Amino acid sequence: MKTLLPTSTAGSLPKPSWLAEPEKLWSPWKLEGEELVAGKHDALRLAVDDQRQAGIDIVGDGEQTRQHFVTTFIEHLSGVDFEKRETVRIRNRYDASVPTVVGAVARPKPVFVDDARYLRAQTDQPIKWTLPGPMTMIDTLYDAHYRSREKLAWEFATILNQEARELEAAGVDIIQFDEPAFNVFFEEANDWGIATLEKAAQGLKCETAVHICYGYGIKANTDWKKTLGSEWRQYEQTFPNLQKSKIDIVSLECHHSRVPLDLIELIRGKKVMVGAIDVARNTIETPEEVADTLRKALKFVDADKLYPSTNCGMAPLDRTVARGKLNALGAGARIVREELAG
Ligand code: MET
Repeated sequence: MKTLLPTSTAGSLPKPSWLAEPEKLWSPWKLEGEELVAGKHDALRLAVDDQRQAGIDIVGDGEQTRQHFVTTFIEHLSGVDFEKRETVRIRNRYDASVPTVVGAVARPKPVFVDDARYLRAQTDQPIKWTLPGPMTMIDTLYDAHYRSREKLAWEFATILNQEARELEAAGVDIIQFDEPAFNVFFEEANDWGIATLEKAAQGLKCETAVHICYGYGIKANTDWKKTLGSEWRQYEQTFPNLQKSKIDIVSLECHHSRVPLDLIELIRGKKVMVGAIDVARNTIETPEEVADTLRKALKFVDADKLYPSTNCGMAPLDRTVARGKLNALGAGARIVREELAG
């Protein structure tokens, strides 16, 4: 990356209210058929434009073509029955009605590859595409077939790798796997979670990232965070093995979180997407606040490896608020870039 401190988001941006109900996760679409296809693409272009106006360097699709960062991918796979739903506790934290794995899972056709091509056609900037990670996928399902979290994760890793290779061929520069489950199931993450993630990324020539956070700004997550005490040391559990992994970039939550920033030392050598935007509150950060978080992170990550970002996705936020936060991210990074240059 030529630009110093290249900015990007964790992925999702709010959708326009004509496309889906605002400020809601798993928000149902308001259009159907051909109109829905065209509407998703229009929304993607608006998301690109918001990022352009904010001076975001690595552009994403704002996840405008998916309802949810995990569910939509799974919807395209065979072996999963969406009519057969079970309520399970996800991320060990909140109950959600999820589909059931009823047979061998497979990807009959590409999921996001056309959308990624569409994004590629909108901009000459580097583009990043997000996919769920294997471990977060199995945690958002009821498995009545494999009856083994690990077995199912390996199956998903194979499927994700097929998708990732095609995304790379479509011109994606960075493929990011979302693994918030790594911040909850440490033992599994170290036993096979990181290994399945590497399998998902196997053979890719483009850059790869893993996003690990404390979740969207929804009540279940803010309530959980209240129970985590004064220091959030979850990253300490997985960073040593991630440091040894082949993944290029680690995306983490920093701003307003109780994560001790010196934990970033544990992934020395990796590029770090530093979350400098809090997605759990509506107050828009000032550029100076963003700059301050970046300056603090610079003690633990070399400037050429620091990628300013958001703590998590902004899908459930008000659209004006999200736009304000994007602008603050762009402006905050510019402040620190000038300091480093000067
Ligand atoms: N890529 C996802 C997003 O930005 C990450 C979600 S992790 C809870 O919405």
